[in-house]
Formats: sequence, C-alpha cells, structure tokens
Amino acid sequence: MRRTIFPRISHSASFLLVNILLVVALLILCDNSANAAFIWTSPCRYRILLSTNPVQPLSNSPVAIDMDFPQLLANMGSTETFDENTIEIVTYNSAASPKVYDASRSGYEKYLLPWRVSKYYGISRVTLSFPLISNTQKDYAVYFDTKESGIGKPDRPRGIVGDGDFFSEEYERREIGAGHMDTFCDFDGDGDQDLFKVTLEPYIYCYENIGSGGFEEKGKMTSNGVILTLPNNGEGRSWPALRFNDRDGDGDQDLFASFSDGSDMGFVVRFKNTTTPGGLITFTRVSDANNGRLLTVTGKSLVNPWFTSIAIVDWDGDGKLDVLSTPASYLEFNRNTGTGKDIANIELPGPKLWSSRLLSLLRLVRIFTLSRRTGAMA
Ligand SMILES: [Ca+2]
Ligand SMILES: [Ca+2]
Ligand SMILES: [Ca+2]
Ligand SMILES: [Ca+2]
Repeated sequence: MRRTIFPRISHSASFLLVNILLVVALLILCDNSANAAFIWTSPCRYRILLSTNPVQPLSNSPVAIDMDFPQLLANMGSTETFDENTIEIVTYNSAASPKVYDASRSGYEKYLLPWRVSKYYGISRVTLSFPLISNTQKDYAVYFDTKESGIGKPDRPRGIVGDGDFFSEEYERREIGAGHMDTFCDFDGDGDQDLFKVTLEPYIYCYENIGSGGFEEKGKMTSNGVILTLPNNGEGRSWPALRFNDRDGDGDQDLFASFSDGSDMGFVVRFKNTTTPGGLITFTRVSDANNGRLLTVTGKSLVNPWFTSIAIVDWDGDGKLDVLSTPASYLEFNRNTGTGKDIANIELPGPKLWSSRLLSLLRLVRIFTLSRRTGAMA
C-alpha cells in the first residue's frame, strides 16, 4: 500500500524533520490538501512532499534538509528497514505534473533529481541534499522504501547535487586503508574491528566492519545526537590522532585523541564514553585539573604537536593499562601507576625511553614469554 506523509507544519517535530537549511529558498512541508493532485511516479511505497517558498531566483540551487527515514517509516506503521538506495526525488510544476529532469533516461527515471545523503554514526537522521530546479518548480516529492521491498538500486548513479560533491565514480568496490592517526576498534561490540578515520577536520568518520573484508560507511561520529566536533583552531583544523579503549572497563569505548592543531595541539585529551544503556552515543571530555589532558605527574605531555599517536595497552602485565607513545624518534613507555580504572585517574610518573635495538630485544622476549604461556612454542 502506498503511503504519503501528510504532516502539517505544526506537526513537523513529530516527524523529526529538523534543521531545515536555508540555502536560497525555504523548504516547507507540503499542505495536506494539495497532496492528492501529485501523480505517484515511483515504484516506492512511501513518499513525503516538500514545497518551496523561493526568496530569490532559483536555478538548480542546492538545498539540504535533515530527515529521519526510519522514524518516518515507523510513524507510518512499517516495521521494515529503510534502504537509502530506494530514494527518488521528483519535482512537480504548478499543474502538479512531474518535470522531466534528464530526458536521456528511460521510463519514470527521466524525472529523478540528483541527491546525496550525509550519514551520522549513532543516529538514524541523515541530511538529504538535492537541487531546487527553478522558481516555477515549487513542489517536490521524496520517495523511499525498505530493504525488504527489494527495489533498491545501489548501482544507479545518484547524480551531482552541485554543492561541493567531491567527485563522481562508477559503482564499484573501493579500497579503504587506515593510517597511523586512524584506529580500529570493535565499537559496536559485535566481535569485529570497525574503522575510525580522521583527517585535518575535527570529525571522526566511521566505517562498520560487515565481514569478509568489507566496511560500510556510517558517517561522522555523533555525541548526544549531534556531530561530534573535536577541539580545533576555530577554522576546522584539528588533525587528531585517535585511540579507543574501554579504559574504565564499563563495556563502552572511551576516546583518547591527540591533536596537531587547535587549542589542544600537542596533547592527548581524554573523552569518557558516557552513553547510557539504550541511549545516544555520548562522549564527555574529562573534567579535571588538566582539563582532560593526559599528562605525566610532572606535567609533561605524552606527544608532540606533529601527528603523534599513542597505544594503550597493559604492556608490563600488571593489570593496569599503560601508554606507549612516540613523541620523537623513539618509543616512550609510560607505566601506569594509578589506582582505579576511571580514565581521569591514569597516573604516569614519566616515560622510560627505549632504543630501537632494546625495543626489538624486548619484543622478542615478550613474544617468547607469551608463547610459553599459551603453549604455542614447545
Ligand atoms: Ca564491530
Ligand atoms: Ca560488524
Ligand atoms: Ca568505557
Ligand atoms: Ca600496566
């Protein structure tokens, strides 16, 4: 059964349509009474209608709107799983007729506008971007459906919105790699290592391990329902290096990030995972005398301002997590002498410096010891 969403503007909050971004026009939810006239062009069973109130001339002008498709489906009584590969956007003229956008396509696909979704890890809301065609095309329908429908077309080109699309590639498997600033972690606790990547930006890009060597893009990390924005220089430059670790042993992953720009440049900052059971992923910067920065007891930083990463591991096997860092061309072993597991209580009296030759020897000794413990070596 086909379902159209008929929200009045006053009811928009219940549909979680929020953060309407003003680009060149105002997007508003379509009035209920106008809906029936718009011809259903898509094989999708669901749609939402939007209309524009242009404030200046439009010509393929990009616009973005936050939408929660799973919530929309739930509100309409569906228990199925939303499939973004079913999204189709069509614009209608004043006579409620769909407008041809690309006449070179066959069938109803000639009506389809370009679109893109930006996703956010931990929440179901996405940002949907698409172009507003002209001042005479004031009405738009966003069609969508579920994975169970089987009508998703992941290999169908979504087109170029024109608001900074980075590039266009054919539908294909793509390589993804991790640098030393990125980190692997079983964040969702399903037994496999997920990937978290960073760049210059103050954001964490999340990729869920879906098995067989595959990773699925999940968007930017969130905290309490909004994008997690890491410390930066005020212009978006952050250059973080990440490590996740369940430092306090409460079953969720706490965040340790060092920075090469911004107010925390040259420091490791601790963010405790304060997610409540069943709640939104939330990180809270540790509040202590060092403003969350991880320092030795003498006030020394563990990293330099130049892309230093750390490792958190119980290196000496005493049951307390230690910190390894590389502030220069050597490895520092920072033995944790603190008590308690709270990430605010890490106590690091100062590093021990190891040369590469000694480090290699220690590694061999450690491997031999572990092998003896596990019986891997006779
Ligand atoms: Ca996982
Ligand atoms: Ca997984
Ligand atoms: Ca934790
Ligand atoms: Ca230890």
